Amino acid sequence: MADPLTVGMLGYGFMGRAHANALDRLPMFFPDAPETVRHTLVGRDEAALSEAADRLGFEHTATDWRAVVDDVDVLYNLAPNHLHAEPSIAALDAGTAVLCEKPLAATLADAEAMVEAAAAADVPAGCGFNYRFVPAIQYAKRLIDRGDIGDIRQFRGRYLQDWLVDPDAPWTWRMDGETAGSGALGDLGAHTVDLARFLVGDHAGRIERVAGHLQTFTDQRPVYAADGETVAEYRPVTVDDAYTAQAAFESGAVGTFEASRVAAGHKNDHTIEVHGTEGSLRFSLERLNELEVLTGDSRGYETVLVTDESDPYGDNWWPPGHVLGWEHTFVHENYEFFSAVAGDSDFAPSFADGYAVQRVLEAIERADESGEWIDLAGDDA
Ligand code: SOE
Repeated sequence: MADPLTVGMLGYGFMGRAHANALDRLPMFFPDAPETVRHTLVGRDEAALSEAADRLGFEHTATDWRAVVDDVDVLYNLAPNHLHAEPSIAALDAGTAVLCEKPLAATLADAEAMVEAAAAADVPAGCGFNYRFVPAIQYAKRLIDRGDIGDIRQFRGRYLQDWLVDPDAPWTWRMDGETAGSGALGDLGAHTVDLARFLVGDHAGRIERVAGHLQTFTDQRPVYAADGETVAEYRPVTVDDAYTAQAAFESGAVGTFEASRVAAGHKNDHTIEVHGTEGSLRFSLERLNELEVLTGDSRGYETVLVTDESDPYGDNWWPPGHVLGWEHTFVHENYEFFSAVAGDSDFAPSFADGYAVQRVLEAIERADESGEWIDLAGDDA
């Protein structure tokens, strides 16, 4: 029996819980998954760190990631986006596999350095595009690959949230261009562009050109004092609250992407639609156990419940029809990632996928600045 894979985790917020929960589920539901040991949790605030380590099941804590990267087999990088590059590169240089949250980096230059480090390393470097692991998305990909909807003509993806509708919603690092890179574009649009590449990239080809528009509606937000009510200060918002973009694929297919953090009434509404010469597909994250499918002579969409034998992970969970949720995407992602680490095989989505997405996001920003379409040179977007 191989030794358990030791895991270090940088960051312990929302994503820390999602991944730690996945590690908990693996031995119970995916018995062939490699064994893991939660070795060290890394963060800056010692008191919060120790509480989080107890809750998330880590044996040790550290306040400097440098002490950890070559001490574990796998590093999760769940830090704010501007901290994705340095620790991930150091880990890869030390032969430690990395699973880094999306977007791959806050800047294209960082993303480029990361993809170079990943290419030079002989361990997997994964980017956390967890929505690839929704069973309905994988089902959609199989239908597209099988040609069920014909040649791809159009991809439409919109990702709507509303947590910034309120101008008094507190400032966080996600609103700062230095730490986040961009706003709705990088945080939400990264998922949409990744799904466009994943679902239709093999058929429609690369994204060759983009146009884009970014908008900030509230340009400063409060930082609250410890009482949670008194405003201690206001900090500037230097990222977009919403973006829209158009894309031209190599094949001539067209794409539209949009995301918002100010779409009142929409909590986590990622909708994908794909139209081909023979049919269409429609997916909504708010109904993630379903895929709407229109093929052949049918005059309307048929709703397919994908928690059946078509689900690649179906046998691991419940009997058909016993639905899955958002957290299961992380279980599937971690299953594939740790299997790749243990088996010395490739993992996708990789840093190369994260970089290709980053190129599109950066081009959308340049398109907004210039007011013109931007050509994506090279062959990997
Ligand atoms: C932001 O609101 C967020 O948590 C993203 O960071 C995640 O990637 C997305 O899955 C849900 O929304």
